[in-house]
Amino acid sequence: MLRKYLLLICLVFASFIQSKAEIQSVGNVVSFEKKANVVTLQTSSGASVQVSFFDLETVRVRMSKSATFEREFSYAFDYSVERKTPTVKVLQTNAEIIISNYKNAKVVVNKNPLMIQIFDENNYRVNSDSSPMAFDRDSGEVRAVKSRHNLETFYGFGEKALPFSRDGQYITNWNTDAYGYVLGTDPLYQSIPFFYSLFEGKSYGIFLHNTYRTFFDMGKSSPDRYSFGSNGGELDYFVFLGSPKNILENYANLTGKMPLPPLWSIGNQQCRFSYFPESRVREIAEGFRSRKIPADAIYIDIDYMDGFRVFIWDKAKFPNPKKLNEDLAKMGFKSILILNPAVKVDEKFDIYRTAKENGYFVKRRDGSTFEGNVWAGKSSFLDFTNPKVRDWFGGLYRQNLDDGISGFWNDMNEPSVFPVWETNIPALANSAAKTLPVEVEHNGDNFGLEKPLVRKIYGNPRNDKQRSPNRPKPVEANHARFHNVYGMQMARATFEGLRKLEPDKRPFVLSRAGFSGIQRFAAVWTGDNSATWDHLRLSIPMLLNMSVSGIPFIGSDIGGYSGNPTPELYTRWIQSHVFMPLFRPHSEKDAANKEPWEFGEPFTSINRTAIEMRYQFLPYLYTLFHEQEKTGSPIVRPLWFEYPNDRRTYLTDDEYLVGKDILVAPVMREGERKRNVYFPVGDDWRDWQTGDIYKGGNTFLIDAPLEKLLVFGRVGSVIPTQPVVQHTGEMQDVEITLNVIVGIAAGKVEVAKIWQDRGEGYGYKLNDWREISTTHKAGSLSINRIGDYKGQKIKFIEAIGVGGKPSEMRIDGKLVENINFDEKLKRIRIEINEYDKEITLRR
Ligand code: MIG
Repeated sequence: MLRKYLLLICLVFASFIQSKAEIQSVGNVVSFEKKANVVTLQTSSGASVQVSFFDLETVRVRMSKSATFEREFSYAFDYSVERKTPTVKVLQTNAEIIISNYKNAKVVVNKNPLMIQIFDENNYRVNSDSSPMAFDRDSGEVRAVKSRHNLETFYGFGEKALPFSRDGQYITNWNTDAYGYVLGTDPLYQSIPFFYSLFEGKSYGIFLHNTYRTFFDMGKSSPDRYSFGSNGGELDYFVFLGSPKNILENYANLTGKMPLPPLWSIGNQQCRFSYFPESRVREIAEGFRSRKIPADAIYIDIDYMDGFRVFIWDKAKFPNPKKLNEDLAKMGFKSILILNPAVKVDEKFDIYRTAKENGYFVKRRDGSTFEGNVWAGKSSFLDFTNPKVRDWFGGLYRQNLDDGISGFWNDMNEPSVFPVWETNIPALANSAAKTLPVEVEHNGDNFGLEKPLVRKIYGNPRNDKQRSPNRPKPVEANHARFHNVYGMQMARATFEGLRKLEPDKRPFVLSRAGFSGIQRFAAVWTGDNSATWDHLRLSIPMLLNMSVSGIPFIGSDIGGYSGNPTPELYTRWIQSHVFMPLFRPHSEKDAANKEPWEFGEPFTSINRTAIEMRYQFLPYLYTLFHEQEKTGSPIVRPLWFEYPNDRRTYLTDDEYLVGKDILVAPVMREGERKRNVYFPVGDDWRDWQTGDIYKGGNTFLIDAPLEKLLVFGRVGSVIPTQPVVQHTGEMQDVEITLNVIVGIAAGKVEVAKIWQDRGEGYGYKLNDWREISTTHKAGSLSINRIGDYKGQKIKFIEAIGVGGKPSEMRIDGKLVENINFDEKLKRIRIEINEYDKEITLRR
């Protein structure tokens, strides 16, 4: 026994010792050629470099350690988007090769040594190498080193428990089950090697397209440069030009957008580890309805399983899942079931046998199936990089759908392997041994075989003619290469399986692990946080950085996963997440009950009010989800994303925007009853409840008693809300209020949109939708409706922040008799008819 541990500890240490081999510079350019708008340069080191424009605002640089490149294959790219490499012009001088597109953005390659500078169409130097790219053929390392301005700040990198702005930090990407993480723990569950640079209002983004363990030294070793690279594969990175919005749009165009989820999934989702037996599930659902706290979904965590056999119900705890789900459905509840990637080694277990017989598990080099310890004890791990495994696994959800399960949760998919067989040794809890060994083998989508590699999602395999069959095969299809995409491929198997099984429904999938592109398949959450104020404060910068990293459907475990929150902490957490895309209170097995009514009054009422508020804003949130699917724009946004020219937004990590019209400033300190709120330069804001105005460019100390979440509407915007409903199934029966935030400047025009569809299915891709757009100018609001879908009607107009009752209001020319004016709340309210078009107002 002891020997086993010693061996393990040695292995762990061995993996920390860096290979001593010298890292080598890419050297000088010896020749180059342009082919199909890609410029390939051969160098004196024997390495080669490719430069191209991926689109007009995106430069792609690749470096291979040899004279040839791997055939292009990517789990990150969204292959459903048709692309063409833009035309480039190549010019050569003695010292340089200049590659430009027709908009005049250009890459200047210095020849001796090979160094790269990138200029935007205004000839502004966006980014430049500070030393040549480098590589090490023995260790596999590849690396780029870039110059950094003193004040250049960085954001992004997805899920990181690190300070909001990433400058001066060292970052590693290696998906890790990080139970008990705190500020500074790195890496966590997901790997998104994509970041933004912001400097004096100028911005660019870089995506390192490499699935190995990647590292980023963002000015930590030296403030005037930063570097990034990986310990295997090619150096392959994209540089996105333009504003933060542009950058994200192009990144989302490359790695994909999140498909519109079912409406119910943006309601309140109640979770804990675990609700069982089924009577407890019923009791929880009943608990929400009897207390009139809105909710849409309830989770069924791992204790439903029979001996932790994935997919298999323990009939003693859940004798009749179908009946349970039917009853839940009658109450307006959906259920969400958890699944793990490891399968219990058990010859009597069908799923195990089938997988074993078909070779669906990851194998060691000697061909034996890998076995590791997880919840079910000795288990093997499905190889989700095998398209056959994904198809088969996706099909297993049939039974669950028949049982009436609506959503699916993919957990432990880093994948997590408990470090040792017999027990969990704390010292090893964060060791490299927490996952599969790097040498286990994967299929990698038939990597290296001359078969169609990429399937169009839900369609037939795409004909892959344009890929050259003469390119060399990649050397390794092992876990070192595919570790970081393992979880994402499990989520993909789930998503694509559900799409096939129920073509008329939108899947809801929640995944813990992810890589760039995970948004095409799943929502994600920030893993096992703790019930502390520190964790609450950390959740906002974490989620905002994830959101701008192309992952829109996100939330943290409300209330904290491990430990027990004080009533106040729980309430503030609920409030802070009212506008988060994913709203999910959760709790660890040993922790006390954390349902929103568990803390007594006044907390129950305050928690109810907060959750009600989320439901009131669902028409606005849902519209943002839809907008995201079209353009990739994030649902929640850091202030700098909308106001990159306002440097004071760069460090604002405790407020966030929802779309561009709502600003939220949650209280995240114990005992705090007022807080400072910074309003960005360029817009003014009104307190949603009081109508008080706050001028942009200033910080105000604002009262925030326990029962109040500070929410502000942008002056000029028009924001839809609805009355409280108990679940999204009731939305059809209620009508919409348009909230006009008063004070628009003369001459200014604000256009806003509301998206309406059935909230389920794909009719909205045809003609089953309606878009209501509003045009707001000083003194007038016009409403325009397009589309056939009979969605929620607009019933009321409310103006927030009104000084006095207007002398006159008209609807389509007709005088309004009934103007309801609330002096205290500074609001007026009028009722309109479904097809009224133009509302005018005179002071
Ligand atoms: O080893 O399924 O992060 O949300 O409740 C723990 C039980 C496994 C970890 C997840 C957590 C979930 C728990 N899971």
